[in-house]
Amino acid sequence: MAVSIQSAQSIFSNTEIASIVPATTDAFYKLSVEDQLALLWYAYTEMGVSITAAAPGVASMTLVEGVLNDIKQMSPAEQSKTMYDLASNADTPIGRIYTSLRVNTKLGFWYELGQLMKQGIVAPIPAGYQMSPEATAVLETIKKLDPGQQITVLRNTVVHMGYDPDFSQEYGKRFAPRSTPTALEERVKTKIEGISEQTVLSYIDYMNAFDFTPAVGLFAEEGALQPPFQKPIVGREAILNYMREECVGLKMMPERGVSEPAEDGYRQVKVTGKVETPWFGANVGMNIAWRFLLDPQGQIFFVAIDLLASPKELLNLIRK
Ligand code: EQ3
Repeated sequence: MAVSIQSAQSIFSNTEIASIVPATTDAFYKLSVEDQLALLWYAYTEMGVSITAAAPGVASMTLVEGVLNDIKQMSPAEQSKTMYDLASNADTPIGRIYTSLRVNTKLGFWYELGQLMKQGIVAPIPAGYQMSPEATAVLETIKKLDPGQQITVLRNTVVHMGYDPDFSQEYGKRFAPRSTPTALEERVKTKIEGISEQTVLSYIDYMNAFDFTPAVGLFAEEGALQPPFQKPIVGREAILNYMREECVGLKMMPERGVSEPAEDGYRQVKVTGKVETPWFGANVGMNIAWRFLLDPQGQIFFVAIDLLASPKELLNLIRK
């Protein structure tokens, strides 16, 4: 059978991913919008890990300062309505601005709103609001997730708010601004126990330096990157846009891996380790696997990034 992106998706198929995350996200979307907003508030305030003060710096907040100022001027009822409209994907001017923002800016926007809610400048969730039993059950599930899984649920819900007229999730069609890579002298070379493939080591080094153009140069022309719980993003241009949009500020800390020949001269490599986001820093290390399929020229034909079901999966390097 010829190697294809579809066949590549099943390399190291015994990797246990945190499927509780998409299941919880689906349950969340079945709730009423009021319940969704209240649940996020309780989850956010009770999660036990807080956003690091430095993080909003990655969010280019100048783009939303105007919107935040407008919201501050509104009456409490209008403020609540604005949040309701965002969460229910209503077609409003703020909903359209929100959709055009980068992921980090969307997170920064809600972070600021959360601060303003705490300070009483933006309408809080009404005191004594009673969530439905379904919402309470989703919140209890979220509380039991490990911190890396909790912040993934939180992030997913925020990313899908706002109004998108064409629901275009295609990164190839969206413009994402460049970021400044880390200076050469400040970069650190990655070592991964069990791995000597230069392509894999360079991938991590470039990603940690936010140097996305050479990172994408490691991919085959029609290579693919599959983020956690998503479909593969195919082709260098689309991957580059995705990286510019989603990967600024991430810290990748691979620990160990295995590498073995695959069919037709390809090579499959699995690496496990931690990833930190700028939002939670070292407080939350997400347990991650990278499953690479390298083509005979050593280029990345496919890489899947998985959020692992539990820390013990970090040691699951069985060759399958
Ligand atoms: C105000 C409040 C609380 C209540 C209101 O009612 C509603 C809302 C929405 C509220 C506010 C919520 C807030 C402030 C939420 C903030 C959430 C944040 C900051 C979440 C951040 C999460 C970040 C995550 C999960 C990042 C994960 C990144 C990963 C796994 C990266 C993986 C990758 C690797 C390793 C690669 O090699 C390639 C790229 C890729 C990105 C896939």
